[in-house]
Amino acid sequence: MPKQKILKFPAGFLWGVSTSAYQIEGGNVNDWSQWEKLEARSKKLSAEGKKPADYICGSACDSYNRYEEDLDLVKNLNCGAYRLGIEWSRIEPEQGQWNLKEVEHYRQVLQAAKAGNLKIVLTLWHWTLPLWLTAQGGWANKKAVEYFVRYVELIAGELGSYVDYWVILNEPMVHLANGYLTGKFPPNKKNIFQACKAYNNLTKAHLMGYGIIHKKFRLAKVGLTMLTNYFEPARRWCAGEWLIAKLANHCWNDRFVKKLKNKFDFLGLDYYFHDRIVWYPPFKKNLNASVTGMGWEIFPQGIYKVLKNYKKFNKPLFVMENGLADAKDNKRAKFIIEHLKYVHQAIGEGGDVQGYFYWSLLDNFEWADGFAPKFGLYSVDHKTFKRSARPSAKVYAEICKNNAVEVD
Ligand code: IFM
Repeated sequence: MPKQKILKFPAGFLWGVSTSAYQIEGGNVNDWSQWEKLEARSKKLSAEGKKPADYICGSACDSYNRYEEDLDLVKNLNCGAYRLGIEWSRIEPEQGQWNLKEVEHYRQVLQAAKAGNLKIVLTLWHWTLPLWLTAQGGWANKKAVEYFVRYVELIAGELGSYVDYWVILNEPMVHLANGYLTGKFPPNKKNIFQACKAYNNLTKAHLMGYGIIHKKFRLAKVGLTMLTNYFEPARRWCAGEWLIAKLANHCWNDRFVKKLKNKFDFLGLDYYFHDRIVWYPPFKKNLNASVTGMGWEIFPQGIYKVLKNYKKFNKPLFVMENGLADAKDNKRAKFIIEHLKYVHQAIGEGGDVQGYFYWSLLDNFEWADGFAPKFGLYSVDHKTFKRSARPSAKVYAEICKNNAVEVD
């Protein structure tokens, strides 16, 4: 029997799970739902041998109606916190017209979470936009900042008292890269000028949103999440590879955060990726000894590296997302344990890491990849919406209960 070691986490460490509104709620009408149904997209998917219906979010996990059941699942995991999102297009389906019934819906959800003694991490923007704003150019239009700020003000006023941690923007760099450079996500552009405009507007939206929330709640904890990637030179002695890795780290992980001029109270890191950088195209060559259902290399040490990298910002850090697509659930438990081992190491070396959130509670709608990737601790039958715990859910629940992880 290999020797087991128990790694204890600091008292008060926050254990949680993350979700986003669009990926689980169902019934949303926004830029994504519009794009998913385009004829050209369906044709492309069919030509690739895929079923277009599997790439339409539709009812998602029906969490809009089943939020109480979902909160029970979070509690069954012994989590002390739940990260969930608000869907802007529900709140403001027409420009300037608030749908107060939907505000009320979210109030019920947040009240139920509070009644369950859960700390709430609330995401205000997780990539989707109301159609009226999409028609005006989305984040590339400078007016988007003013519109977003109005929405933040409404949510802060109506729902702010329930929120423990605010995530104003989720992974802005992913929206910028996939929405404006590769064209893989709405608004499906390949336009560097628009990407730059959207970049600036997103930073302004964060800064103004930060001010508004703090004006209402002086002690609020307001931050954002960044999809952090650990870039390492394939050969340390190769100056070219070293330089590209440095530059990639600056552009992808650091620059947006630096633009926020210290106006954030914590940083949320979402960690999934590691890239071994080579100096020739396509500039990365991973070993891929073990990969997830998305084909992403499993590289637990990387979480330690990205946490170390963000230590320079001198703010509390939270792993707001970490997880994998694993339909058979034969890698998930080990994946979580291995990543936590490195989170623990970062804490041991003085990193102010205050929480870990697994992505995701449920098998949800994985954006352009549709329903095939299974990220959930709970599987979801997308016809009956029945949730079933995967074996790894038990492992994570033990970790959360003990505030500790057992490693080899
Ligand atoms: O599903 C996404 C989530 O919406 C944002 N972070 C990465 C996850 C996995 O791709």
